[in-house]
Amino acid sequence: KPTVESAIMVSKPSPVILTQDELKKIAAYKAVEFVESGMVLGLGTGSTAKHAVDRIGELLRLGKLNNIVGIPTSKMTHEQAVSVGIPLSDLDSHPVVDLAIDGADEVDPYMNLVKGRGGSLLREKMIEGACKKFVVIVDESKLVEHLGGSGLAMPVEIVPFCWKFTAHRLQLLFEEAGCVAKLRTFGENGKPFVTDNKNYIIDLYFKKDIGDLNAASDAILRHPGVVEHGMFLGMATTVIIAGELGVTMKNK
Ligand code: ABF
Repeated sequence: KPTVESAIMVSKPSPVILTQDELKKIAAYKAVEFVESGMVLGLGTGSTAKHAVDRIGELLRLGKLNNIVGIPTSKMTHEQAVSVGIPLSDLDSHPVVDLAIDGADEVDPYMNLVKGRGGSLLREKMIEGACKKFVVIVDESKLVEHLGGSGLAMPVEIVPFCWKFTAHRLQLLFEEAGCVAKLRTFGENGKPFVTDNKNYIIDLYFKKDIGDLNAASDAILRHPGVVEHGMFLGMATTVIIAGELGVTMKNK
């Protein structure tokens, strides 16, 4: 298990009650303080990471940062980064990424994460896995004791071919944890949600603790229809948490 060596308060509580979006923005801006000119940056996806991408674009326009190359973790972030003027590349051209900044759906006390409720977990895992530093930005609502214990989805990206078979196998795998596997859909007609990589997502819901996370990860990845899952174990190097009591930073 990775150990968290430090958890320091880096800013004081605000005198006014902040919205969840304001907390996300505070965490994002704090993370952008790690960005230096000349860096190759992994650009995250989601409503928290969006603030970081906006801020990087702003600092580029102000001339406070230069020579930045961004690698977006989704088509949506690609479009946003283009719109704010961040020069972009990919892992083929830049296989080593200096720093990635991204949100998460759950963060446990060991800085393990659930990601992918926004649907872009595969590109996120490829890019954030290639990073020297991975800074996770969350508001305090994302903190959990055990991953998958919040009753919310643990996403798994799978190939569309015989998705029911794969979903059934995944559900059986976690039968003891009371797992229910559901195809992610959208719209009134329940069309399958299709990822940037043209795959489907199966959301796993657990009634009980799934136990050893590394064992769960290995078991999921052993299924041939599975492309990747949303547990990011031991990958985060820093977690920045914005809450009513201020901003806290944890480092690995
Ligand atoms: C992405 O955005 C995800 O992996 C995660 O699903 C999500 C977090 O979203 P938000 O910041 O909008 O809460 O990084």
